[in-house]
Amino acid sequence: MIERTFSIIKPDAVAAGHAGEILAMLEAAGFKILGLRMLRMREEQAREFYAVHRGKGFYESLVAFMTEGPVIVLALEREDAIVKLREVMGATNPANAAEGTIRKRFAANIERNAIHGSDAPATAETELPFFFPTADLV
Ligand code: 3AN
Repeated sequence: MIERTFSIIKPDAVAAGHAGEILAMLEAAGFKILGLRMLRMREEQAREFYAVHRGKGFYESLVAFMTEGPVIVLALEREDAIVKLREVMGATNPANAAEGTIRKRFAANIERNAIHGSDAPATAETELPFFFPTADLV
């Protein structure tokens, strides 16, 4: 089934100049880029985006990281996009990420891990409109 999913090239990867290579890996994996924007997340935006992690030990640090510099938000489309994006990203902890994945290649650690991807259809449905008005997606 053709699906849409949401992704963020995180501040570590943008600052390191890896955005282009990550976009190339996504395109090579068959994703169509429907929407793309560079922005700096505001603190309250990051808090809301990661509200599911509120109360966890890494929450404050995660909010600080996600707001430390510009990110690139992406609306992506592909057959089985949600599962396939998670495959191309690799495991949350790059120590466990498979060879050839984005996190294996570019992530420094479990927090500074280069890329975000929606983890389920319901998540994609709430995350996409967080940054892309539906009408803007081509
Ligand atoms: P994923 O990004 O693989 O879906 P989540 O949703 O569990 O992983 O976590 C969201 C983000 O929170 C991760 N991308 C990472 O930046 C950070 N994170 C997750 N677990 C930890 C942890 N144990 N310590 C520090 N940061 C974490």
